[in-house]
Amino acid sequence: MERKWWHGKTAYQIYPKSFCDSNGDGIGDLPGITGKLDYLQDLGIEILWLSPVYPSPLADQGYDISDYCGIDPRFGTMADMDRLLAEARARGIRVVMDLVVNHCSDEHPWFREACRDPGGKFGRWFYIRDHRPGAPLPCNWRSVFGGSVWSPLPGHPDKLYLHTFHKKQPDLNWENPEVRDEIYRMINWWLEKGVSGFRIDAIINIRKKHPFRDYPADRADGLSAIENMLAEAEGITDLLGEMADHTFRKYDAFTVGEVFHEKEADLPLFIGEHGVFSTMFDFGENVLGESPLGWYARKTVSPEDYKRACFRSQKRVENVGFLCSIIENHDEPRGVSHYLPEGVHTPAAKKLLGGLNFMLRGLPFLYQGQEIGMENLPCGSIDEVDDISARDQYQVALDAGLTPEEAVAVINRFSRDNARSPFQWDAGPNAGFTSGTPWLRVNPNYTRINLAAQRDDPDSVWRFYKRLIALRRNPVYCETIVYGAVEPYLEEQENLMAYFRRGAGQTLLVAGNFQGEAQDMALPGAVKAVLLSNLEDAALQSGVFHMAPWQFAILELA
Ligand code: TEU
Ligand code: CA
Repeated sequence: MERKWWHGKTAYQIYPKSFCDSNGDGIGDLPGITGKLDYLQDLGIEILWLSPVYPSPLADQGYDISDYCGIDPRFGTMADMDRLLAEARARGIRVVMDLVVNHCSDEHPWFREACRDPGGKFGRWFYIRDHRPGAPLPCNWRSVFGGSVWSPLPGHPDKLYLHTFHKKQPDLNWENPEVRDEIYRMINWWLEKGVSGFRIDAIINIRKKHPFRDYPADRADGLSAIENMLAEAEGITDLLGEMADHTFRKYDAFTVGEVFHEKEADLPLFIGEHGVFSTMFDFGENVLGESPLGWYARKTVSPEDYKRACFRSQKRVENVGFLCSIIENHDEPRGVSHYLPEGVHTPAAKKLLGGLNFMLRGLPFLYQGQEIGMENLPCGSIDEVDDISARDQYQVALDAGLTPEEAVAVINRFSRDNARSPFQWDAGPNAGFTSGTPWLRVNPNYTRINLAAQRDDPDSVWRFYKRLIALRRNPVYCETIVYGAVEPYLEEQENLMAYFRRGAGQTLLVAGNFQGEAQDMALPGAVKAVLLSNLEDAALQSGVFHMAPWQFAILELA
């Protein structure tokens, strides 16, 4: 396999609005990020992904872009961006932007122009259809944030436009070569500027199945999830290949695709040696328990489910390429709240989850706050919720007959606000995030869970992550950790998640006791060294590892 500059690194996602506010307006910003680069460098981070900072009405927190080549004044200026890029580079950190091109904002000049003259050039940049009031919709697809994908085109009661997400996010028509050319031009402009690549948003959605038609309804609303259409759309990799040829490949850029439910046959085309992306996220664990009915019908994830999903993903790509390992991101609940059993929020358990995920083969992406074990943000009522997806799912739950209390409980489990609360820097006012009023409330647990406290504590979750990252960079072990094969060990032993990482002449055994009771793990051979453990001692006696509750360790075998 060809070696790439990004293979051995550890990546970190920043949600700029909630990371660090430098000017007291309650909104995190670019100077705030620049001010924390020393922190990130010290942690061992070498790739930074910034969620969108482009001008935006923030209807979907920046995933609705009104100018692809600018910076939203709330996040700073282009000069701030240039400074961030330069300062990051000086610290050996590459910056990756968020590429959101399935849709733009309804406030983007392109869409404004399409509304002004739907028959003109920009009318063909979107999906616009004629519609007589009262007539059936062009098709019954449900938008990701609820309701039909079709909304009336502003100023034109006889026309509809398509949005697979919110109505303020009209889909761009990727079948139109003019649209594609303009997007490629914009991508190259950023690459010329010095960004090292992109995380590519909702990219599977750009290829629709034509002609548009109804799919079987999957809820009482008579609509059909967009995934049902996407499953039939063909030729996505042709489109992506063209994009890669015109942009990324010319710059050796790093790209990570946000891809859900990909087809098995497409994997090599996505992340193989000559794939269109460098890598893509492993969402195999994140989608566990999902239901087409909505969040209220989601099942909880057991340790066994988690283990099997991880191993399944590893198996799928072992001869193809690399995935990115995550336990959370800005769309997901906090990993420690989601994957650990209810009420189990001990530092040991958090380290176990982090360690098991981090040591898989692939590029580890930490999400801001994960390194200190940040937890879900509880809300008392729907009025406190910002996330448009959670607001929709609250209504879906009520429509399904849940009481408001039950619906709030559902939101508390899955709301995207969970991961979007401000970073907990210290125990001071607003957790040190802002001197003003934070745009989203700070998790009340910040006096207990914050970076300042964990930096001084040799046993903290933060210290543990720092050691994990250092181990990945350690020249003695990095070959095995980055490129070594993953081989499950004692896969059938319940609530034990263990796997070998096999390198040339070196074998590591990564093992976690994924439960609140002790259990024994038979050792496959002599242990040369304990490279990392989440508890003080690792009881290794005569061929057996007596694992304490939630014990995690990385062993080097003789
Ligand atoms: O998310 C895309 C997306 O497809 C998810 O909402 C997905 O449908 C769901 O998690 C499937 O389980 C991206 C961004 O990450 C998100 O923040 C944006 O809201 C969305 O695109 C629209 O740009
Ligand atoms: Ca600010």
